[in-house]
Amino acid sequence: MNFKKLLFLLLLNGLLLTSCKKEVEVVNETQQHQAFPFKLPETKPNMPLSKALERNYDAYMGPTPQDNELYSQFKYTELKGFDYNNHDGTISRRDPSKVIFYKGKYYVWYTYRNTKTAPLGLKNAAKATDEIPSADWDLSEIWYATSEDGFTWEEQGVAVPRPPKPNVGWRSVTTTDILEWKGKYYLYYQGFMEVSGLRGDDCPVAVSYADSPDGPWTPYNKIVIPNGGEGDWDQFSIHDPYPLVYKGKIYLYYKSDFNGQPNLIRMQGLATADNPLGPFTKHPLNPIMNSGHETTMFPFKNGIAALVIRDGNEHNTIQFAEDGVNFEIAAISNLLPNAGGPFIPDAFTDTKDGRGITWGISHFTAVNGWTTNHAVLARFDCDLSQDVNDSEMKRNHIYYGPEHYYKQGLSKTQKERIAAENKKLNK
Ligand code: AAL
Repeated sequence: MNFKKLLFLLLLNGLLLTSCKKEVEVVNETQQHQAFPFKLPETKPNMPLSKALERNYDAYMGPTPQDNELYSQFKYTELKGFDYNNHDGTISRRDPSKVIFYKGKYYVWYTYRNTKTAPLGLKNAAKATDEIPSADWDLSEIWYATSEDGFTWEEQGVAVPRPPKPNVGWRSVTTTDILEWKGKYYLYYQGFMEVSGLRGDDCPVAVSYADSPDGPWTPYNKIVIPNGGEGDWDQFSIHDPYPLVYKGKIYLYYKSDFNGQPNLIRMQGLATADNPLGPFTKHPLNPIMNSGHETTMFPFKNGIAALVIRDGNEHNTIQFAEDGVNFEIAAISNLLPNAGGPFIPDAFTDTKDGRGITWGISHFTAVNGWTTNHAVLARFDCDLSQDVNDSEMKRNHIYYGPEHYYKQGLSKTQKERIAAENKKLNK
């Protein structure tokens, strides 16, 4: 056998050995690589995981929505007991407070507008008068209602009227929320001192107090949560004041609109105090939520949970902060309540183990379109409670028929863009 042939055979042999070795390695590797199990592990398995599976165990309170205590669907019920003048836009009820239970009845407070016309719209703020509103919440008062079952309500009338000029809120008092602290009651609300929409939806927060949820309410007549300094994110608006008692203090969450038009941004801030009339200290990490609008918070386990809707990268999420400040996404859902005011039995007990929520009052805005713009209150139900296991609320999917999707149709501009793209292709 000549040298060349011998060399060829040796090389071939080497190649075969290497590929067999590789195959053996692959087989070993495959044998070593344990496939993810068919039965979903209840706790994070000790094996190499993708980022998504790491997150599935680290970011959520359960590996599926069904065992995630901070996941829920939301169901809605029309309320009985409120008249809206045949929905002609002259009466509006919106931005409800949290619900409290007192001497056998539920109580809720809300923005109440009753004007001779429907609102002109923020863009027409300059045409608003002392009788004609710019926004749906312009020229409003704080009213309240009571109920024995949370479905049928009896309107009780005004709690906080608009004070005389130049007191805070003389133009409109809106978007209130309730605090019970050491046996007294406090209503925080947006105090407008100009027509909403002239520059923007600009206002600070004021407060009134009473010995009973039925009042009489005494206005503090001072700004209790001031706007931020010039150039600060919350320099123009302090919206949606939302007090809870947490870690022995008053934790008042709020929203601000910033960045200006055309892309107004909304995020959430936090101010804390040892006294309901202040001084309130804004958290140094504000804004403490990167999304949300009319955001709903509630004590949950050792932290604070939030229903984050409408604005921001993380809208339509349910979030949780075990320190009440650093919020992270805990679940994703849809049809979350707008401006939800939940019934939270432990909202003011400084609980260390928040039990969660199962219902509350929310609103629907621009009912019947913008020419008769007004809002209505509604009831929402959910299972975000450690004490309830309502499997119907833990379903993943809500079926929407085709007509629901077709209602979200293309605009004229979008159709023109598509037609132009088609034309370009056919050249
Ligand atoms: C609501 C809330 C505040 C705003 C306006 C009325 O959604 O964010 O209250 O000022 O809209």
